[in-house]
Amino acid sequence: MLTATEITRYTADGYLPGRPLLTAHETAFYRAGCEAGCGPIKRDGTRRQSSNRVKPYLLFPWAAALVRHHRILDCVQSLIGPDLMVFHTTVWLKEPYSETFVPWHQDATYFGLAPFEHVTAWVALTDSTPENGCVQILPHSHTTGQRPHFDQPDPKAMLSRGQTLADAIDESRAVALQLAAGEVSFHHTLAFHRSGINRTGERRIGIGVSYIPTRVRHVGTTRLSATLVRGTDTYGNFDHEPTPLVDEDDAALGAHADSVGRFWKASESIPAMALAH
Ligand SMILES: O=C(O)CCC(=O)C(=O)O
Repeated sequence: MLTATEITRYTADGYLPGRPLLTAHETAFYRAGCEAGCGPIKRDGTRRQSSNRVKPYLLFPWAAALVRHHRILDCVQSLIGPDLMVFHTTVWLKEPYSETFVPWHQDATYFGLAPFEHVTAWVALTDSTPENGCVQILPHSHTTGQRPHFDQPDPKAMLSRGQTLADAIDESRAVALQLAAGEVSFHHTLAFHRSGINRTGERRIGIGVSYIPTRVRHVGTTRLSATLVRGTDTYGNFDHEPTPLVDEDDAALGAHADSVGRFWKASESIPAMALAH
């Protein structure tokens, strides 16, 4: 569990820097599963398509185990309570010398969730450094509420339409979340963050897992699904998702298509949510 000082720091700053939560053996296991299973993102025009880099915990037992990792859940529980669901997950994989980047954004823009309690656990499966495009975060930015974004389409942007915060950002205040493989950082759903290009000859791989307390609800009309990973759900705000038993078998593919399809549908009724994650 996190200490009272760490919780106070998260509340004040909107993030917690990396801490070692996975063993070397676990990190190697998850990385091997990820590299074997998660193929390239497919695009249809400007839209990111359902791919196994989105919600991989519905497709692969290794990813289902990762989002339930007890040390990650202990930290998340310290921040948002004991009844926890996984709402979303994205594999952020930058190839060697890849010029892909993530513009400044707030995760809340795309999820249509209320209240703003969602926490992203960013799990480093490789070292993540300023040289290979680690996440950068703007401390205290989560206190400004939901801010406007605009589209800046760019094939190198890892958000599908290049969604970018409209606010002027004092980049000199940004903090690089430098993580060793196996470390996990946490950021608030309203925290401004971005990441740069990979200037190294090695892959940079991180997995962003979006946790919500069961009391959080989706504000749109589409009934969405999520996975209960700790505690109980007395709210029923989401349909519960199944756990995959075998990599990408028919049951897993069906559950994944159903969940991601609902997410895409919801994003059409909330324009600001459109297909970024
Ligand atoms: O991994 C990255 O480069 C970006 C991560 C991100 O935007 C997120 O986890 O919300």
